[in-house]
Amino acid sequence: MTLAERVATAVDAAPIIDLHTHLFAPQFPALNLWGVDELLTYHYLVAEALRAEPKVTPEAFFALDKKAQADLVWASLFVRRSPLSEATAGVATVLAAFGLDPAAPDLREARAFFAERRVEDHVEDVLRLSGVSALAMTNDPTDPAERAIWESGATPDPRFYTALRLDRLIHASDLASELERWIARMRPRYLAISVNEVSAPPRAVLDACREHGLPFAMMIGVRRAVNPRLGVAGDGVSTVDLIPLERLAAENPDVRFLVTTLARENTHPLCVVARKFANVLPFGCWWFMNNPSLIEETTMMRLEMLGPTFVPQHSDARVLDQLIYKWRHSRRSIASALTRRYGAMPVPPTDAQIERDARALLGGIAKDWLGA
Ligand code: FIX
Ligand code: ZN
Repeated sequence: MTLAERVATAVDAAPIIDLHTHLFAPQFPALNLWGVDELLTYHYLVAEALRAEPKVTPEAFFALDKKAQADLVWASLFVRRSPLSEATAGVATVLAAFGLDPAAPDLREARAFFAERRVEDHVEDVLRLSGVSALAMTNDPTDPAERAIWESGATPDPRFYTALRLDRLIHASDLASELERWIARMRPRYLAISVNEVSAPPRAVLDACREHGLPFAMMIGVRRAVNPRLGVAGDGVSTVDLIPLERLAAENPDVRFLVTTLARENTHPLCVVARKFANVLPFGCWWFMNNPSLIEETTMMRLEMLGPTFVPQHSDARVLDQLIYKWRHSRRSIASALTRRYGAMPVPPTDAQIERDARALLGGIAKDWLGA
């Protein structure tokens, strides 16, 4: 076997812990999204279809029911054009993984296939096909639908870790007691927030992290509602000053920070911050960074600057089936970056070394940080 083949084999076999998704355990039935209509109405594809079909206004698109939206996206991005973007290529990968035709003229065959699946079997099959052993949800107790399920006493499948999302909860008037209440109820693996710019979080958040030994995840650089007509597809990006992150890490050496940045230009400064502060863990290639070329480039840079002490990728999946493509595609880019770095070593690595590194990068480091 060539070095590239040995690395690909080890990366394919390593169990994944997916540090950030928007998926829900089957115990949250109304929130657990799967199937071809959900795949095609993913907001990444909505943005691409509305761009390809300028005569369809966002308002007209969102007025359609889900099936009609999916039909429109399919006709626009898969029938009249080739699925060359990463989001469309991902749908093609998922359909092919289930033996469905990614070049079909319509969605009849795919809909019939998913209609026959039992959700319990589907969850098992998707986790197996994607190689994911555990994943973190995004749990927001201010969402009425989610909150109701927690309050009914639901306990998620243990492979679905909870992560307490603070984007909205942070505005609670009694934040400290809201945090205590939801940490006790959800038992999260970490607290998380997405931000445009970095600033110190309220004291109560850092206190809760310290008290419960939980990392604080910061997803940095999103500009919400740049085009509000597109709904969740309308968010943008900006480059961000990471000096406040250095201060936060320096002033709170007993708090661990999981950090991902949205702008390509922030990838390098984040590596530098992580070199200075062991309590900062760069993770994932978030959203607009989740493209094969950028994952390979980012993983190379992180390997060169940090060695295997970071988490190269998270899926950000919103639809269960996306785990298949997000991880198949990411594994290829990660394997390719690793092969190039091993190729630079004067003595070729052993299979045991490659396996150790692949297991650490795909799951081991996340497991250590989440105390799994
Ligand atoms: O804030 C987030 O967690 C983002 O990932 C989402 O808001 C975003 O819509 C998304 O799905 C990106 O992949
Ligand atoms: Zn996300």
